[in-house]
Amino acid sequence: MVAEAAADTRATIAAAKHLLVLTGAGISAESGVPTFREAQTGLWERYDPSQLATPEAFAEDPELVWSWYRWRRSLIREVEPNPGHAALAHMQEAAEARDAGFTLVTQNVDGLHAVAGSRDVVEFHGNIFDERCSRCHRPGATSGPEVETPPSCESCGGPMRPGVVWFGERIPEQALEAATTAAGRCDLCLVVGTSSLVHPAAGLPEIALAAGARVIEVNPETTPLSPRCDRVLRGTAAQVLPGLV
Ligand code: BV8
Ligand code: ZN
Repeated sequence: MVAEAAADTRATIAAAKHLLVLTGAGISAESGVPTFREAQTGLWERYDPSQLATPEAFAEDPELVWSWYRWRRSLIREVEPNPGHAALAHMQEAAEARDAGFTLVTQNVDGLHAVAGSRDVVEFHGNIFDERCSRCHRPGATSGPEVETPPSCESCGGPMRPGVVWFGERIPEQALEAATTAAGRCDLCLVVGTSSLVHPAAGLPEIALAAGARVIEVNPETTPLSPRCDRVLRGTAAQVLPGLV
């Protein structure tokens, strides 16, 4: 990635009045969390995440889906945020120090942005460490020992489920509202580490474009969003983002 592109982008970010940052699994890749596009490792190799991350899969085989999330939680507990996460936390501080607006929307459920110091993160697809009853929706204790089968709800005895948004499920109202408002208001939208395939998250940069914002993509590969961007920084989050703050 050429140095002047970083310098230009740094200046563009420093001049933004309202910054929207949208992240996907790619920003956690350098922390060691496999992205959705990479083959699942080991036991999970034969499963396609979009088949497991569904209410149907949970209804059909709660133990299988529960243990997939248990496996992912155990992976995530072992990793640390990477310089890409840290750079976005600094970017938020710098924006707020100059009274600019800053909203971070993540599709990731790993909670790593908050661990890196980002505040008021909009978790568009929920958080893997949250859980709620699949029947009465009562939130559960997120600590709980990691057990093989879904624990039973203390109120109604129904099976607990991970507090994430599955395919075919709607985005939590508050997250959807915060993200779409930020997209409509921003003058700069930074899109990091997402294949831009899953909706409605992938629609957020389109809302920003329609509102006249500039869109910058950070991704080692081309995505369907790339041709719509003002600038594309072809590199990884941990390589590129620290040079932008
Ligand atoms: C909804 C939480 C409707 C769970 C996730 C047909 C059938 C069924 C549904 C649909 C359909 N067609 C469209 C839909 C809608 C569907 C959808 O968009 N499907 C896609 C596949 C076509 N969307 C939904 O179902 C959504 N809900 O539409 O509800 C509705 C409306 C009203 C009322 C009722 C219902 C809900 C979608 C949310 C699903 N949940 N996650 C969990 O995590 O287990 S999605 C999950 O996959 C992630 O959260 C993320 O959003 C997505 C993966 O995408 P990415 O994050 O981009 O990751 P990916 O691996 O794809 O790409 C990584 C990128 O990083 C790559 O570009 C790579 O180049 C880059 N990269 C790699 N390394 C690095 C890097 N970048 C930087 N640095 C690096 N080092
Ligand atoms: Zn219940």
